[in-house]
Amino acid sequence: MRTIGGAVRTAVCGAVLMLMAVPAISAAAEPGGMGGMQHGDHAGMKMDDSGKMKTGAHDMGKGEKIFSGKAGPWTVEARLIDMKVQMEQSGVSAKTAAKFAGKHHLMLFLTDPATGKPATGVAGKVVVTGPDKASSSKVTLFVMGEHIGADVGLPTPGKYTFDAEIESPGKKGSATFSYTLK
Ligand SMILES: [Cu+2]
Repeated sequence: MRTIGGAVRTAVCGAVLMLMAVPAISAAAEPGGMGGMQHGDHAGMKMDDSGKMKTGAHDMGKGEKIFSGKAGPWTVEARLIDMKVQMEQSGVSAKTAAKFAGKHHLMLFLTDPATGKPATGVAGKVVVTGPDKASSSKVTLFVMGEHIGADVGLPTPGKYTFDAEIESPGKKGSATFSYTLK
């Protein structure tokens, strides 16, 4: 990961990082670049040692803040990145960026209120309920540098509710927040 150039480092999320690493390796053989690849899912991320995610690929300043509050013993800030916008800003072709339409990256930054430091050893799950209330999906949050996160699909405009359950050894917390996609 460290050998990949600056463009990759501008990617905010691990998913994008994983994604861009693949065509960088196979670019010579496949002039179409990113055309044939699948969106990096978290199965791929899971295989990767999470330690590799701590190479500065994550930019805490990015995305839209959608929640700030408490989750059990932690202070939590939730941010959401529109991956299509992110990809457009990273300079990929419009065609490639279009593949990310509707995909968002949810990031939860958990801190210990006593020290102000990022919480360690946390993991969690989020249930995302869509605007029609009938559809919901559960995603697993993985450690990605200083946040835990997951890619979530927000396919249609409307209000989405996120029910997050966070755990670390001996601690537990939950937070519920919502986001209205325009
Ligand atoms: Cu991430």
